[in-house]
Amino acid sequence: MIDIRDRVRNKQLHAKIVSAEEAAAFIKPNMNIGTSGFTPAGYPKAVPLALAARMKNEPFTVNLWTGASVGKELDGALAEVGGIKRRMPYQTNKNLRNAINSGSVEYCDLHLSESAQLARYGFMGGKIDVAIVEACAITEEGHIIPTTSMGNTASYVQSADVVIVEVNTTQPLELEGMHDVYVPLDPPHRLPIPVVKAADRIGTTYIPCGLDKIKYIVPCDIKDDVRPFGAIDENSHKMSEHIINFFNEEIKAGRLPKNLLPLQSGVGNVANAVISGFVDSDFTDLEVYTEVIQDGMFDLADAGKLKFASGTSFSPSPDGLNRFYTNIKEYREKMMLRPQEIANSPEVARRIGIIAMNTAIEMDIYGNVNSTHIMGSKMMNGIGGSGDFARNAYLTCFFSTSTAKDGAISAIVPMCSHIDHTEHDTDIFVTEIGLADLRGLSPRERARVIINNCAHPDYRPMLLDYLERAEKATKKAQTPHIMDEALSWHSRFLATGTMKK
Ligand code: 0RQ
Repeated sequence: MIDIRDRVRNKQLHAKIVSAEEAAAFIKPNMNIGTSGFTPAGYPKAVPLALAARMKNEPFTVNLWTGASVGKELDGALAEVGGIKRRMPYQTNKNLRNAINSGSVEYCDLHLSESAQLARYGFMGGKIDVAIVEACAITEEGHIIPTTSMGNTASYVQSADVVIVEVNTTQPLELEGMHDVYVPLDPPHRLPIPVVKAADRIGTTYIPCGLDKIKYIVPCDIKDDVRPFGAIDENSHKMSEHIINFFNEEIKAGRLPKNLLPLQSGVGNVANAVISGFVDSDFTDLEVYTEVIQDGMFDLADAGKLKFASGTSFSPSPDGLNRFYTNIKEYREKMMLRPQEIANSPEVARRIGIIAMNTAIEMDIYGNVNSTHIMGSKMMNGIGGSGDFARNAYLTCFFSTSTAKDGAISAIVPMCSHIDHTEHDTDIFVTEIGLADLRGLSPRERARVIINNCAHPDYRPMLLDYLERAEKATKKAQTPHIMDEALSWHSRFLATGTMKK
């Protein structure tokens, strides 16, 4: 067994160090398990792998609560053996997605800021039975030093009577001090969250736990299963250029300060590419108040353009993770992780005036956005934090290439097949074609700006034709639709493999 005694600073706790198999044997069918982890960062690995091995021989299911998506050793391994009954609040794993879309997993897709509170109140199917948490180290007092994510961990540890800690020796001890742990009180006792700037510290550097709650401590040396980003393509470059030009115009007009406002950017290739584009911009002293800190943020820090980045997880590519670990002493000065209740807090987002930049699956001509469902029915990942920010930001931007699946799908449609963010939440749409500024416009005005600025030329005439006929049919109603036709583009794709006529 790997020696973790130097990381378990209280000698009394050494007696609780056991194998992953021994700890996994504690898990009983139907338990509610809350784990650390937010994106493939900072999630437990050894105990879930041992649990999956056990489930293979004696099949049973558990309910899994995390911060967000987690790596293959947790969602992947448990989904593969059919070990998950209920899952919340977000996922990105292929096996799990298939299980969700074939009815074997009940998936509760939640605003990430709200998920810990819903769990604390018992709405997720009762009380948490056990928290399984990855740690860098355990303090003399039995408090937990988290690793590459904060997520919902502190709240799960607070609510659980039993905590299993995985001490991961691949996580550098320099992570200690990079966390700011603050679990808000529940209503009616909640106080204002005193974050005014991204760098403000309001809590502790450890997760309060104590010696008694810790049931088992398990050594682990498996690294975070981070994934590479795709090469930054031409379309992402164009989207990045459109938004940077727009920000420059806003600065000229006096609507944004020279260093912009605190930036939030979503996960994935497009979001990472957009942030990377800021490296070559004239913006300096940028503040970031976001969920995931990806490679683009390290690029900004290296280019001297980053004042401070606050997030809830480090979710870089494999190269990015190496870069982070190698230069952690420098990044420590400019980066901090908070619980997702604070990183994604709607109250903070509205007050500090965030610029929210997230990716959409599809957008409709009136400004609604679908972030989650393919063709109205199949879950892709989940709403994640996009709703926390979209509704509350100073400026809410959504990005998507104008088409998907080699042009067979238009990302701009007459009516979204599922709506996560309404026309009332969205300000700016960006595709590689251009940018639509929707602020202050009525639905019919919005439709023309979106179609003319963002739609792909192959679909633009079809969209304009729909809009004009819908206006005629409804005598220019507030939001003109032809009910029999509004979702016909999706039906056509499902029947013929393309939205084109
Ligand atoms: O499919 O993987 O089979 O090629 O969707 O699309 O273009 O690679 O974009 O990786 O940025 O993901 C919205 C899913 C975009 C993501 C979404 C297909 C496309 C491809 C992926 P393939 P891209 P991205 C904070 C913010 C919700 C949560 C969120 C997401 C695949 O950004 O999950 O915003 N967002 N969180 O081909 C059918 C369409 C399609 C389509 C794309 N219109 N119809 N398929 N695809 N558009 C972070 C957190 O919350 C943790």
